[in-house]
Amino acid sequence: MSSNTFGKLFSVTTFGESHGPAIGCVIDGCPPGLEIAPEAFRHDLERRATGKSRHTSARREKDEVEILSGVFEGQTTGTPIALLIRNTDARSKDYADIARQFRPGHADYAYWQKYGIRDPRGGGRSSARETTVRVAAAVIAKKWLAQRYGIGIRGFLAQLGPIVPQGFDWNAVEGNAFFWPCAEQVPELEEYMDALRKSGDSVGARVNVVADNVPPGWGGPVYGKLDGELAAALMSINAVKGVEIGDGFASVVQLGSEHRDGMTRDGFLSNHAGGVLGGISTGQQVRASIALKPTSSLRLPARSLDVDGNEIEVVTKGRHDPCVGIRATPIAEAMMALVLMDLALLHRAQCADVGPVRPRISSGDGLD
Ligand code: EPS
Repeated sequence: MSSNTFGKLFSVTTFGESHGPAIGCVIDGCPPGLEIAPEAFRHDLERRATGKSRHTSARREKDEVEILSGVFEGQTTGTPIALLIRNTDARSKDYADIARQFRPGHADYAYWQKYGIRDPRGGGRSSARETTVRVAAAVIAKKWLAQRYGIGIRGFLAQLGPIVPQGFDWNAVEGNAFFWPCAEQVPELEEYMDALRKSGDSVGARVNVVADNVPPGWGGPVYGKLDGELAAALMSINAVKGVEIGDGFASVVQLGSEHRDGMTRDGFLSNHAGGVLGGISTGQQVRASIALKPTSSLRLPARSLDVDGNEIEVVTKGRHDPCVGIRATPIAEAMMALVLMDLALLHRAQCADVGPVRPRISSGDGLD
């Protein structure tokens, strides 16, 4: 009940701080017999890591995953899987000056109010460093979902500050440091980020994430809705301030005749719902979008208080992300995977004897 565990049947408990000796997680409820090698984690952890381009924090972590339990001879055993990642490049002296100060817009004030004590080094537990182990846990979920159902989960950066994609190609996304779907715009993004970094400021972003081949029927009404679980999962990512499912807030100005997704023998005619109706998957592509705020660790001075209540001017030193959204795509994918994995197991537990139910409408994705 201390909010460090996510999921019911596929549950992930994470632990660790940004500048502690290690971060890690315990995954309980993973089905047995899934092949998983330590190298399996590398790809997604590298996609999420800092220090890969000048546009993210310069901290360089090895992010080597040690599997401590739950895997025997390369296969999951059904028992808890413990993963450990050692922190190897923390530079705690960067935080000495702000150890007793609050950064406006940062979690450190709220943590202080809650616990009366905090680990200020690298943001402690509130650091985006914690997302590393979510991504590691989701490698297992992604693999199981892909093998069992052919589910593919992928995301992209859908807006960086004021810049929106001028074209869309999934093949472009993994080819640049931004997860941007329009290769021609990458120089524009680089120029924007270089100027931003020079100015000492930060900016927000939007990340979209989709899951293909999710079977219909996943998600439990009314308090375990797929969209509800997704919203909670995505909102739990550091810096996320908004979550949309399907058309999300654009639905406000739509008419019902526009928003509804027509159904034909050949498939759905559109996907405004984002693959979820009544909190249950429809078999269409599951679509979510998140808004990430601009990060608060800035070298630009700001008015604030110290822990004794004195008015101060706070300045943050160190290696920070001017746009944390740039690294958020694999994290959003991870949270989507953890939700779907949990709901898959829950659906199997209750409804394995149901169906197949007719008619089954094909997703029709790509039609809208
Ligand atoms: C972070 C601040 C920086 C980032 C860190 C997230 O930490 P530090 O000051 O220790 O370099 O580098 O990100 C990671 C280390 C990571 O692996 O994501 C923050 O305040 O959230």
